[in-house]
Amino acid sequence: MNQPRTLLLTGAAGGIGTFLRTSLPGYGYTLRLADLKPVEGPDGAGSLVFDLADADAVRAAVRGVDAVVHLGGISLEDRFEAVLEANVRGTYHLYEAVRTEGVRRVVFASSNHAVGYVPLGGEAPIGSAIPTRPDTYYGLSKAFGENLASLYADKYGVETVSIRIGSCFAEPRTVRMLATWLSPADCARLVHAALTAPGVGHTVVNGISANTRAWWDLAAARALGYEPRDDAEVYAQALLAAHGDPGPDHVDARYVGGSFTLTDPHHRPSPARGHAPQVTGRLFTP
Ligand code: NAI
Ligand code: 15L
Repeated sequence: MNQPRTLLLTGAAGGIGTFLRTSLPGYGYTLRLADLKPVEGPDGAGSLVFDLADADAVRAAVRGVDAVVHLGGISLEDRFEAVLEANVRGTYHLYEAVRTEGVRRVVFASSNHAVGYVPLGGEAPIGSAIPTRPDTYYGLSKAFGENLASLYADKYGVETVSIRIGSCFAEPRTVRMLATWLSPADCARLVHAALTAPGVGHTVVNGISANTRAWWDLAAARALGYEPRDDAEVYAQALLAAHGDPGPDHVDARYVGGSFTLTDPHHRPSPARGHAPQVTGRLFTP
């Protein structure tokens, strides 16, 4: 595919949105930024502020762009109704907008939590051609988004790369993230590959850096042209000194989704199933 020139970036005020709106212009893209809240900073002037629940606003936002990088939505576990509105209905509005406006390519921010109950500890690295096995309503919404992308590729020719992102932060924050980290620079490399690879139809890829401790296979992402350059291992000594080695019985060593498998939005965090999670960030939307 010819490189798209103009991109709509939903979720532009969020963590990954902030990384990408800094890095993607360096790849030659012109960005249209959108979020539920105003985008801070000098590049935020002129950004679009709307709720993905507003189908007309979503359609106006995609009009005239070449491709969409869809990051917007709830990024942690939440009540079913909240996830339904932002992630299920919101992503449906996005796909209806790209269909009706003739946009050809979407990069969808899926998550490791779409496959969060897949057990770890097998001999072979885990590829991206596995059935979804969500660990939360949040992960379920990502599985829905992947299936929606599949439907729109087959029925309408809207192409999507769904990236099952591991943990994309400036630095890995936990021992688990020594396996799941996607550095901001590698995130930009992967999104660029996903925007420019020819004939993707609907392709699901795992999204991590070249981590020494990875249990995810990157073959599908590499087939798009992604060449990761970072490795979380440079943070290993400091993280292990700070947190200790959680060991093989810890939930982070048992399931792809780690401690998300222990959350219960009906009762809030619920470590009652055997192992106290190593939680250093929020698991719930406040
Ligand atoms: P974030 O929570 O920092 O950013 C999400 C953005 O979406 C926020 O700025 C928020 O205001 C916006 N948003 C929420 N509901 C909205 C709505 N109804 N309408 C319009 N905008 C709305 O999340 P982050 O970390 O930047 O993640 C971006 C995307 O990548 C999310 O879809 C998340 O699920 C996905 N992801 C992130 C991972 C990570 O490690 N950061 C890992 C796996 C997936
Ligand atoms: C996600 O899907 C979340 O959006 C992010 O905040 C992290 O929790 C990440 O997964 C992870 O599993 O580390």
